[in-house]
Formats: sequence, structure tokens, C-alpha cells
Amino acid sequence: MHLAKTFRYLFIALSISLAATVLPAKQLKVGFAQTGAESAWRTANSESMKSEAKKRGIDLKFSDGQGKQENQIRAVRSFITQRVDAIVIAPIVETGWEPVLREARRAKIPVIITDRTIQTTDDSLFVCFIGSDFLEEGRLAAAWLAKAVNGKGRIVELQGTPGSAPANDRRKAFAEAIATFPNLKIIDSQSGDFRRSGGKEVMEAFLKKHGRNIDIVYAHNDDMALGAVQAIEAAGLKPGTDIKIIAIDAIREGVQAVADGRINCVVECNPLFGSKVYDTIEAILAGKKVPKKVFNKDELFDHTNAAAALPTRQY
Ligand code: GZL
Repeated sequence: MHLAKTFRYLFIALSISLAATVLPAKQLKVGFAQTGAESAWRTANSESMKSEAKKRGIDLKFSDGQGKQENQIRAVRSFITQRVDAIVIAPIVETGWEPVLREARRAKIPVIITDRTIQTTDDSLFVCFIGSDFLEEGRLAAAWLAKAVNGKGRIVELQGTPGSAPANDRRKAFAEAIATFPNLKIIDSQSGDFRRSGGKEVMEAFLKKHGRNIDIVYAHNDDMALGAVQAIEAAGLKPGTDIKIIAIDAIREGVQAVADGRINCVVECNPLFGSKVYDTIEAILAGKKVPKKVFNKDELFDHTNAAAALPTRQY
């Protein structure tokens, strides 16, 4: 009797392992609610998520939010209906996410927040955050600037999308850091919505309003800084010389502008984290514990290192 039982268990074990080898592993289905296509940074981030999914044979349901939170929320609901294995959200703004995150939790679908953080009183609504530390970026920008201008100058600020974590945090950390320099002041601040056209239009308005009383531009991303460069040149001034410019993202065009002296400093905000996101999803689905918050490593580029960095820039 004992022998028959052993043979039976052996047969079951063998057929399970055989099934595992011949049946293809279930294809992972991931829903990604992207903010939109507002900047070169965003394009690089979307490309990183799409190309890495293709490389891994992941079925990526990609939704372009076109800059509207309601589109992202609609996409998340559709991912729930499609019963995806995991949902990734790059939340365009910080608030308004709890209802749809509760629906995902009821459906037992893990949610990963990437790129921009959200405000919530219940952080069990998402498994983890993967992105950059915008407060640190704001502090790095302020520290570099204060040194470069000896703590003196009149700053105009080009803010990112209203209500977004990068705009809120980059503004807050930068303002706190320059507060220790009484002669370094923000004289005007307006949103260019992270768009190059927005940076150009706002800078044109600032130049009209303040004339030559602008010493520095602090732009929350390179695209708006590059728009400001266009406006400054159109006004017959030399960007990087007559008006110092500092920005955040370090897209290739921004690093090139630093190497050319038209922008003085860019703080990196690396968008290429598709691989990290899928590694995390695979770990979560395998039942492993993952860190609640993972910050990407970011560098800073100015006239001392921008030219040398260009050949290896990946976005
Ligand atoms: C930062 C990201 C910001 C970039 C902008 O992680 O959310 O949005 O700085 C992009 O270029 O539009």
C-alpha cells in the first residue's frame, strides 16, 4: 500500500514539473496610465516602459492621459476590467487618486506609482513608488545657483504643471534653500506646464514686465528652459551670460545647451526606469516584499562636465 502511495505522489510531482516545462509561462499583462506627452523627458519615459515590456514579452496596455487626470482614472478602470496583473500610474497631479485606487485594491490588482508621488492618507492603496526625489533636485539646483552667483540675483521661476508633485516639490525645496541668501530672490513665478512653448511664452511675458531686472531663470524642466532660451535670444540677450539659466531633467538637448553655455546647469531626473518597474512587478507577483519608495540616482551637469557626458547620454 505504502509503495502505491509513493508511486502516486511521484507521478503527480513529475506531471507538475513536466507541465511547468512544456506550458509557456503566463504572459504578464500590465496597464500603464502615463500622464501625456508634454516633454522630451516624458517621451523618454514612455519609450523606456514600452521597449522594456517588448524585450520581456510583457503585454503592456499603454494609455496616454493627454495631460488630464480623468483620462488616467478612466484608463485605470479599464485595466481593472481587463483584469491586468499589475497597474502602473504616473500621476499627473498629487490628489484625487484614492477612489480609483480603492477599486484596484477591491479587484486585488497591485498598483505601482511611478515618476510623480500622490497625496493619500492610506499608503496601503499602492505597493510602492519608483521615481526621483524632487525635493533633492530643488535643493541641488539652489545650492549650485547660490554658489554660481555668490548668493545674489533676481530670479524668475518657470513652474511645472500646477498640482503636480515635481512642480510642488521643486518649488518648495528651491525656495527653502535660497531663503538663507537675503540677496537671492524670486521676483516672479508662473507655470509653463512643463512645455517648451509654455516656457517661451512665460519668459516673453517676464521680459516685457521686468526688462533687464532679471538675472536668473529657474525652470522646473529643461523643455521650459529651452523655451526661455528662445525668448531671451529673441529679446537680443545672451542666455547663460546676460541671464543665468538652471533647470531640471538633463535631457540630451539640455546637456548640450549647458555644453554650449546657453544654459548654465541642469539637474538630472532620470526617466529610464522601465526595467526597475518590471523587476518590481515580477517580485510583487512572486509574493516578495519590495521597498515602499525607490529613488533613482540623479547627477548634475554644468560647464565642468556637460560636454564629456554627452556621448553617453541615453535620453
Ligand atoms: C519628473 C517628471 C516631469 C519632468 C518633466 O519626474 O514628472 O514631468 O521633469 C515632465 O519634463 O514633463
